[in-house]
Amino acid sequence: MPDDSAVILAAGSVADAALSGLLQPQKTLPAKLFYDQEGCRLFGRITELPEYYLTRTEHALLADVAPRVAAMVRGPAVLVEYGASDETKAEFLLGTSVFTAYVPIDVAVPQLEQMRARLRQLRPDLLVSLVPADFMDVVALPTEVPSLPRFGFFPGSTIGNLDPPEARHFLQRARGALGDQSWFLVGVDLRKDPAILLPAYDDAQGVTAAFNRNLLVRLNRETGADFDLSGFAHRAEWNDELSRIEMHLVSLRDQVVRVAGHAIRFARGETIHTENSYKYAPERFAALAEQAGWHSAELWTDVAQLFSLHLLEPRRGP
Ligand code: AVJ
Repeated sequence: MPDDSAVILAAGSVADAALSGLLQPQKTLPAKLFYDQEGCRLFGRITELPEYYLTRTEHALLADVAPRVAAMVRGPAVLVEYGASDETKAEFLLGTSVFTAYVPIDVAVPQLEQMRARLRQLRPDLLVSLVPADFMDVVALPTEVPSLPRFGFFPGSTIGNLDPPEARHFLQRARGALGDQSWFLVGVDLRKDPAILLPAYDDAQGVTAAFNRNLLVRLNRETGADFDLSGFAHRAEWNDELSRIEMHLVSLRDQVVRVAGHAIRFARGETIHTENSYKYAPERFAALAEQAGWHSAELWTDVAQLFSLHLLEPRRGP
């Protein structure tokens, strides 16, 4: 793997990605731009907020479910994690010892290397094979991965960032990469009362607002854009028809911003759509998985019905 693979997104590609979104009639910015160093730090703080129930609920579920998963898998098997910036969640599964190899997939190469170093201390017997790639792009696993059954893992409701056709496409790809002898454990946030959802994306301390606005800080720094931070506010909305939380940055006045040589005009009240976070009723997600070649074999939720873990198996027959 070349040393310069540590570059997550080249400066040019940040500017290109930003510009193509900002030139649309509904201005958008891609959600993956959130995760620069400060964005990762702010997201870490989000996961600890009282309003952000997702991470702690999923952890409790994983602690519960890991021994049951291990009993089903029996092992030896390979744990393949999609979008793995740390091993906190994988550790619930790795603790069961049915997994003899771990394949974390992520664009953040320094984080992958740190994970490998920590795991070498903790589980010296574990074969760790890093895949420095966008999880959306992975069509096959490296040949060095042992030919054992594959257990895919996609926690965090990251799948909620994709719109349903993209999510279906991703699940289809993963089905191909993981093969016929596989499982796929997917963390999916549940559709629920907006009175619970909205504060999770608009917390009292303003951490989510800072996370959203950090996109503009990043564009100013990395592309020389001139966003005036006082001119944009964070907004979270529940879109009931599409069953998703939307995050926007609202322009507080008529203004013009320069981005990569273009003058981008904002009317007062106009927004940049920065993220979707889809929420799925269990049967909705199961139907999507079916269309992608999987069958939802087990479903685990917490008692408050906040979060779900779907265990998928390859769909057999027609
Ligand atoms: C990391 C995509 C799961 O959608 O809940 C948190 C990102 N955005 N607060 C989510 C996020 C605002 C998060 N995911």
